[in-house]
Amino acid sequence: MRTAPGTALARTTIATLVTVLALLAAAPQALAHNTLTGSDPKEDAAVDVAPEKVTLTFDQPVQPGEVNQVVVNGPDGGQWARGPVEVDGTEVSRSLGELGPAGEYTIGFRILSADGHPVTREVPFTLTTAGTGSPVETNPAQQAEPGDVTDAQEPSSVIPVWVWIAGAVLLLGAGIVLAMRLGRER
Ligand SMILES: [Cu+2]
Repeated sequence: MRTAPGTALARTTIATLVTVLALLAAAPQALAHNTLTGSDPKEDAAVDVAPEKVTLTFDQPVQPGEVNQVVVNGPDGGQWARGPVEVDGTEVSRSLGELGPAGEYTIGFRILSADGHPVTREVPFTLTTAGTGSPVETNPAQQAEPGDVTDAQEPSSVIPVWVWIAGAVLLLGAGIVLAMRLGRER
């Protein structure tokens, strides 16, 4: 059986394409989401007095912007965090007035990872001694949920970049294979 000189080239081309596509597909996973490495108050901690502000620390810088949210929901259904969310490198913080009833409070956050993806989590802590403060919001129906933010504010370039490259590589590969087939038929 005669082997056309173009067949080996076609095999090499296809093998190269498969390798390139596999590398491109693996690339997004290499950029991991931000992971919470610490907080004040600490997760599941029991405190008799809450700090003046809630601080969340991550393993990678947080992208600044309106998309970042931090709320503190109390045992009475109130929301206790106030003022703007501050982003300083790997730290995100928000002011906390004096807390009220003793019981379980939950820090809820939604932050924008270094890789462009939002990360949402809850960090509970317990206040052992009641304070004299009042919540910012008291209506449970308006209780802030960090997951309510839409994804529309995410940078749209995050996912498409490698998809465009993969598409271009595929088109180029298809063009090469087609050109070799046409060349052989003559
Ligand atoms: Cu991610």
